[in-house]
Amino acid sequence: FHGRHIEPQIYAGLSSPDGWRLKDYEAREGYQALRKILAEGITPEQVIAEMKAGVLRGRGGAGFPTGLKWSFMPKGHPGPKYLVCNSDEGEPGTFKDRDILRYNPHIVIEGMIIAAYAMGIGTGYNYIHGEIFGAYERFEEALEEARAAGYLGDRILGSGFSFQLHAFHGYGAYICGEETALLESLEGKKGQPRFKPPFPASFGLYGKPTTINNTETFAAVPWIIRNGGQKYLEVGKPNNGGTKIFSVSGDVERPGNYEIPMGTPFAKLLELAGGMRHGRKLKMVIPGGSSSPVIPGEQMMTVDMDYDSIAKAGSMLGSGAVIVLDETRCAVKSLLRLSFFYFEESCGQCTPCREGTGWMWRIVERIEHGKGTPEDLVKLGEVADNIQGRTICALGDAAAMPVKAFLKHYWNEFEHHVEHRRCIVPAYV
Ligand code: L3W
Ligand code: SF4
Repeated sequence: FHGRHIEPQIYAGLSSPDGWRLKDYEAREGYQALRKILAEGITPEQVIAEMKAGVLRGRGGAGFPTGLKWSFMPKGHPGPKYLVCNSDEGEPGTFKDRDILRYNPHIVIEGMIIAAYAMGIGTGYNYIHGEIFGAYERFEEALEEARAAGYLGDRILGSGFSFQLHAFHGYGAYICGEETALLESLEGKKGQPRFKPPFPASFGLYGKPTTINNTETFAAVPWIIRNGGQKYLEVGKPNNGGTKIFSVSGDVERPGNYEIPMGTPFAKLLELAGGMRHGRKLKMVIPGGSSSPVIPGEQMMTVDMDYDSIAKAGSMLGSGAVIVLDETRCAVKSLLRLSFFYFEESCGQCTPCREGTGWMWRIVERIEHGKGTPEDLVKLGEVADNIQGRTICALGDAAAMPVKAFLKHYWNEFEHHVEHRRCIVPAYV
């Protein structure tokens, strides 16, 4: 934990029920970053340079460096360019973006205005997941406040810079969180992923250059501009700047969102979440949302919570959804739940994903219910291998990776289910 106490950057000062309102946000240095840029004449290039120095890595799952992404946008483009916030939070285990929108919407608005300034963009949209309620209405209200105060709209704060921002309530499909499916959905079409490349920076919304970042990513921007990229980087770990919000769920005493510096040991995060529920033993952790490979508990207790450390441990930090499972959890049943999710959420566009996700789910269901065969065990791994790397979007990989990781670490449990037609884990008491 670097022996330091670090104040939260996104959740800072959010104790009052009115914390989401403009006047409360302004009391927490809100819109100071935007004012600083406009008053001091900081150029778009300088803003992007600060973002690069801070190494803010995309908080939606891929961890792509934000400053680099912003620099991909074509300069001097004659037609429209768009900015999109991906608030289509749907990854099982993830529940951070909805809370940012409910309790601190202006921090996202300010981050988006600064991003638009840096990339010379005139119009933006925030795509909010259709099955999350309250967040869209709250964001709309915050937009009204920002417009009325002159932070948003034509000639922002009397400058020559204008930016129009709108909220969009999505459709509640997991696949609409994939950036190109989101764009299709925003255009009013069926939300199905496009081939990449071309990336949205060259062919995005309505075919125009577009930058898409996650809600938490935009929320980190004002702090970086107020305090400088170098300071942001120092809060975290090399190549992993700043704080990160972790959604901790499962068998812990206090599930919830925790904002901590990048690189904080998992053991410390577990302690913050109140430790294991009922004092039970930690069995396994899914460290970055359902798509990220499971890590056995013992190993996880030695791992730090940042992109590079989790990757070294064989998984992904993803969106920061930490699912903690104790000794009473069966690996087969846990995988069954995940496999059903991907089967149900596949958009059906490519054969390996459409057919493979259902195939994997049916095999795991047979094994779970004592009807699996030794051939099923082999076939399950083979189907996963044949999906990975052969699909249009990351959902195929996301469905295959958990299967491979559960088989790798808990093969004995799968084998026990097949041989003895029941679970190795003692009954839950
Ligand atoms: C221009 C290039 N742009 C990359 C851009 C690209 C995108 C970003 C990252 O996956 C992950 C996935 C899920 N020129 C570029 C370029 N870009 N190269 O950079 O791109 P990519 O393709 O690495 O990732 P992605 O498709 O955005 C996202 C994982 O996240 N995931 C899902 C989480 C779901 C949520 C949620 O519900 N909130 O977060 C969880 O782990 O598996 O690996 O913008 O355009 N040369
Ligand atoms: Fe659709 Fe799955 Fe193909 Fe992604 S991988 S485009 S979700 S069928």
